[in-house]
Amino acid sequence: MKLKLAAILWLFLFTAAYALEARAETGYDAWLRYAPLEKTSISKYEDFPTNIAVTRDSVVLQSAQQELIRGIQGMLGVSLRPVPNQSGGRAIILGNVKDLRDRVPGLHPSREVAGEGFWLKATKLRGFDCLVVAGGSERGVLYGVFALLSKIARGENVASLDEIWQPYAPIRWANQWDNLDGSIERGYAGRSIFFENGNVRDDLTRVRDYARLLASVGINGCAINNVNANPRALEPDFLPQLARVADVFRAWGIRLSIAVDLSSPKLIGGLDSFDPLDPRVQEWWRNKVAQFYKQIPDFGGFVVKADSEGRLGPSAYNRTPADAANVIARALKPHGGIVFYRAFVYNHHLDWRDPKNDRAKAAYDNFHPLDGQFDDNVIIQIKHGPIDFQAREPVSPLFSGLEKTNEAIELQITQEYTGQQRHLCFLAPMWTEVLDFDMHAGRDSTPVKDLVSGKTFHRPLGGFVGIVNAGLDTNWLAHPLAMANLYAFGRLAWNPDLSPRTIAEEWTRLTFGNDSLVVSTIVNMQLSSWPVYESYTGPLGAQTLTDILGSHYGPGIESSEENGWGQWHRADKEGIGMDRTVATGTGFVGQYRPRVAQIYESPATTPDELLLFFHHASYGHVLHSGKTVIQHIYDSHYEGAARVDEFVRQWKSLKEHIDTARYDDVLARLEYQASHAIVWRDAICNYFLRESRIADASGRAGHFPNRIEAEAMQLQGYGPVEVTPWENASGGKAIECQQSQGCSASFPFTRVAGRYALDIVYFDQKNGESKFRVFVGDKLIDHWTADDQLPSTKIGADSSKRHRIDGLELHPGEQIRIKGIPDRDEHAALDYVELTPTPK
Ligand code: GCV
Repeated sequence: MKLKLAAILWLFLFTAAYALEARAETGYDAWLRYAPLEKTSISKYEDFPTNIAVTRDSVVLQSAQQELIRGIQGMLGVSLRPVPNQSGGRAIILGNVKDLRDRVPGLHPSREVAGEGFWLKATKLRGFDCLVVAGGSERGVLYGVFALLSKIARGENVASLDEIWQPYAPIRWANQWDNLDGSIERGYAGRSIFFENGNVRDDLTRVRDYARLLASVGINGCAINNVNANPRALEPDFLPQLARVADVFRAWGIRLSIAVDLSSPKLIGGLDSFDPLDPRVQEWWRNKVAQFYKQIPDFGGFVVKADSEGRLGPSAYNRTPADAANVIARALKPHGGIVFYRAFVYNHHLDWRDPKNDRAKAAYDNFHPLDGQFDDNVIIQIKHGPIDFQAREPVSPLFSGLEKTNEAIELQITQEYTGQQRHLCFLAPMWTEVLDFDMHAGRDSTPVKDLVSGKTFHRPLGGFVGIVNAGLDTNWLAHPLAMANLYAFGRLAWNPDLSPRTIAEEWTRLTFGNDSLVVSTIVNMQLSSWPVYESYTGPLGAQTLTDILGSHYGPGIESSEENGWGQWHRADKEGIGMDRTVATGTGFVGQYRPRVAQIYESPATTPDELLLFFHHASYGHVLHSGKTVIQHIYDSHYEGAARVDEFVRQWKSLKEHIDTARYDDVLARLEYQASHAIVWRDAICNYFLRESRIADASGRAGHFPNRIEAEAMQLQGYGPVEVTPWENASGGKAIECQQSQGCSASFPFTRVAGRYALDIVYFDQKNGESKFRVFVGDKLIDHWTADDQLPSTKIGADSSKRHRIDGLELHPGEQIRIKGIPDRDEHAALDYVELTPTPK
């Protein structure tokens, strides 16, 4: 009765709180907000337990208990009272299955709860309604607690719970590419939460909260430094610093690991060699590892990137990756540590003139012959595709190329080639496609998820590694909607059978609440965001057509060609795509098992979305869709850019339903994405229009009736400049101002009187903060500062930005003038303006 009264009072307070929008949402709590439940849900928990009991004391169980107290307080307003575990009353009881079985007779799960699995059971104990969270281990209990809290946050009924969950694979790891100086390679959300100025940070609060987030989705290990490893990470004075991180991780069941430079015995060890077969080198690793375990008894092990992108490796001594991995693995073995040896081994000085050369073949060529030679505590960490996290790639053939070797799939949460957390791109649909892909490596189906988790070939270890690169930005990943990727990674590593829709819905409810409009809108946006991103950046498996020599962000179509990096698409005047067939191409297709190879060997059976990965097709080639390749390129880019505009409209429908801070933040990002999608669209369409000399059947490519080029305006002080590559600016040109007092570009309005949206496309480099002012006649109508931190110090597609002035009343003869005032190395550059009539 008491609780019912409390619940009514709570309900009242919640309603009031909601009306005032009392919660300040920064995104810091991510999906662990524990916001007060909506009034439609709270009544389900009227009889919720008020006590909490834990079967034993340990740091992990303490985390579990505190999390439950915090979550229930936040969502239901009930303060759970810690009680000894035999004390009776309505309680939540936490413990591992064995302890609980001893203490609570008659409590038997319907099947085994092992390892990191858990059992959630609503039951009567000594006549009281209780909830039991039983784990196969302490980690299992912690995961069970997070699962229970997630159910409550999503308004699920827990009164008759009886669920057992087991993780799909033992390895569910995060990798960070943090440098010891505090920067992060391919990090898009601020500086490192781990390091600053060559040391581990003093304040590890963010590390603790990050570990909590990781644990909440079942991640159980984290390598914290860049795989392009600084050998200092192995120096004796650094070890106590790492031990501090391990202490913080431990409370959340996260094992610490670090990436190491294979040449460390020579670089910092005083030896003249790092040859893995040299006994002195073996001894060095043994001693190093022993020092680690003295200070970090649950240390996870090492990640190795060797013979890759300039990193030294065993090839320096004519040794194999197996030789290298095993020397470290043998040192780690007695302590229970693991080596993650990355399969990302390739020659980045390939001769592009040789049509038989193919970077895609490297991982399989290097590792397949070594199958069976790796020790049992070595895991080969394989990127999901044969190249490098492109917008679309086929699955790496190496997954079915190892039968007697542990493997893990490497997925990239940090959106290196998928919009860098400035574009919305929810990757779960891509990842499930990869994980469900049948590699035909046995008599029955052998999807990638079964190969990597060790199920297919009965391997002792295996699973999932996600490159996260969370940073010091308050909301961890910069774009509030990008956090869905971290959540999805954890959920898929735990259970790859979950659908992207289920995951997106869970995440949205936890992150934004259970308002049905919010949930359906965000879920739909998330689910279509990857195909939309792909449609304007990387057609038909040609890979992300980005600047691969620089930022990996905006378009850079030719940057991948005529160099040794091997991300070739081979576009020419006649067609585009790499011939990777066995019959006439590089032979890459032959690395797949025959039933898969058969699909990709012929354009007739290759799915459209991968056609250009496997075949060189003429622009006139007719796809399964019935379109020609060139028309598909035009259509998909125009449709993709229009779909991003649609995202903006969809998001705007949530204005009254989402807190202001997150609403405004996402809106600004989507509006930017809409403009950048046009930069992509125009670059790719104009480029292929010029190459193919085949017009767009819909007449769009190359025609911009609403556009006025900056270089065609009346210029005062501004001067025209060529942009390289030409397709990355409208008309291949822009204007720049070299006068510190500023320059002007003007044009007369010559259209019919009415309301217009005026889009001003300018360049916002990160090495200056130019100012812009817009006048109609003498009247100042808008102004802004170009102070974004886009990834470029030059004008071009990476720095292109749009400023929109909406609902502008214009009359023929009026003069529109843009004044730009440069700052430092940024010259207030302008590309073009566009005037679009807006409905009244
Ligand atoms: C950490 C790509 C990225 C590199 C990254 C590398 C890797 O090449 O661009 O930044 O290096 O992959 O995965 O090792």
